[in-house]
Amino acid sequence: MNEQATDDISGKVLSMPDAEITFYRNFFSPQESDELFRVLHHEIKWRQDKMNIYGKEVNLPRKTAWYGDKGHSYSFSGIHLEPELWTPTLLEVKERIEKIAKTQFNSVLLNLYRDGNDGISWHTDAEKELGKNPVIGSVSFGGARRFMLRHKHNKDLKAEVELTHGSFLLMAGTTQHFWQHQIPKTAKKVEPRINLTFRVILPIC
Ligand SMILES: O=C(O)CCC(=O)C(=O)O
Ligand SMILES: [Mn+2]
Repeated sequence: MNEQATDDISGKVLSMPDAEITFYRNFFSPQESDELFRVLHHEIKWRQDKMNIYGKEVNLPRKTAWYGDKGHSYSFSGIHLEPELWTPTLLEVKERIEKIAKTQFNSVLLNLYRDGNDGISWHTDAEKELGKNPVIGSVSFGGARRFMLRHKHNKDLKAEVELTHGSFLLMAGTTQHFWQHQIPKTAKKVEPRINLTFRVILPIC
């Protein structure tokens, strides 16, 4: 399956069951995207977090950062994060996508994939802090990478989108209940890539 079906403004709605995904390939112009990559690469406080695999601490295969409104903390892969406060550049990107997403995001998780050895393995963005049907706004700058999706209950259902420089992918509805996603590592030569996934963190009672 590929991104096709109905056009919505300049976005493509992916025709996938149990999902609401729209892809805007050239959401930011190439010039804006070059500048946003440069600024974010330089000014974000990138961290090297670790994960626990069979009792061993290993580096995550990417650098990460977490920015957002004060007072929203978040747990991700066993890591507890307090957000850094928004930079003007992050706010600019956030405001651009909020118009289309019709959602006010209060946090962003950033990933820096230095080369093809960096990736993120199969998962859903279904942490309890994100609520029942999370809206996730994913913006990419830098080298294009494959974004793969697979249905959790039907192994024949798969999809793939190339997340290009300046693209915006919006996931909503029941997507996170039914579909996992990953950015696979690759032996191909790929340029560094920055991905921003904007999220709404709910207060946990
Ligand atoms: O880099 C991407 O496009 C995906 C990142 C992702 O899935 C995540 O941070 O949860
Ligand atoms: Mn994810």
